Amino acid sequence: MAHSSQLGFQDAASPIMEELIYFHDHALMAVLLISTLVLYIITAMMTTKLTNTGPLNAQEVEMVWTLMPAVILVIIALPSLRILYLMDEVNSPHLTIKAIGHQWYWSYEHLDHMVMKYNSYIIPAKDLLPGQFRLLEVDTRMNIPMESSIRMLITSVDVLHSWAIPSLGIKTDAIPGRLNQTTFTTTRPGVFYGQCSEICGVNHSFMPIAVEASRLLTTPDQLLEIKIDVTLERSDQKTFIKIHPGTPHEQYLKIYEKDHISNPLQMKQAHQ
Ligand SMILES: [Cu+2]
Repeated sequence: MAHSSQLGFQDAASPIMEELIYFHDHALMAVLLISTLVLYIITAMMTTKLTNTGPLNAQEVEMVWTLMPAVILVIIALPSLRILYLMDEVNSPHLTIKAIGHQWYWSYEHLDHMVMKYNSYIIPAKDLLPGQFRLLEVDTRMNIPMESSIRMLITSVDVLHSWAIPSLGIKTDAIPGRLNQTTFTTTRPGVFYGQCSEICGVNHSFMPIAVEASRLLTTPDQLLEIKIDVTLERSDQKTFIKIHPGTPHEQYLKIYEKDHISNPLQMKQAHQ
């Protein structure tokens, strides 16, 4: 996450963000070279009396200073396009999660195996526990397995919102009546914070996003020890997990892991 007086990006937690940081440095290098040259020419012109009325034809130099900017633009544009298409790529994701923007909170729906729905509200500053981050921590984090391809479907039910996590390199608008798709893969376990990035009303600043990436449990023995404090509800042949308000976060995580353990196929995919 970001820290005070930070100048650069947050540490990348996904391959796409790594690419974006490389591209940022690459573009900045071009900017630096151009500004140095321009600054040098300005200084040279201001400090010398270099007036030359002689040459009326200078085809060679004109050719060079016309083509050079074009070449520089191509050098910047090509890697930019490459990342643009990489970000758009969806390769058979392991999980699909729907994020829905509301005024002013996010709700999530896990759409594989069994449908699991929950809301994710900010924790008010007065209720924060030591170690929790003000304006960033939520009551229910979105839990995902690390190193797995996750497809996010992002929409809104009221106004425009934007689901953004800087360290994962994601910023996708949540638009009512439209389902936007994006994918990401975390390279490490951890909690990644983001905020709504579309001015959406008075509490725009108070609808943070917290994604927790964790390692999946690997042995079924561990699974047997897990006791879950949730209600299973059936409707239309789909099982809903209703998480009681105040269910400790660790417990929720275990539900998630259990969901995956019970699907050997999914486990196999996740570890490939
Ligand atoms: Cu919003």
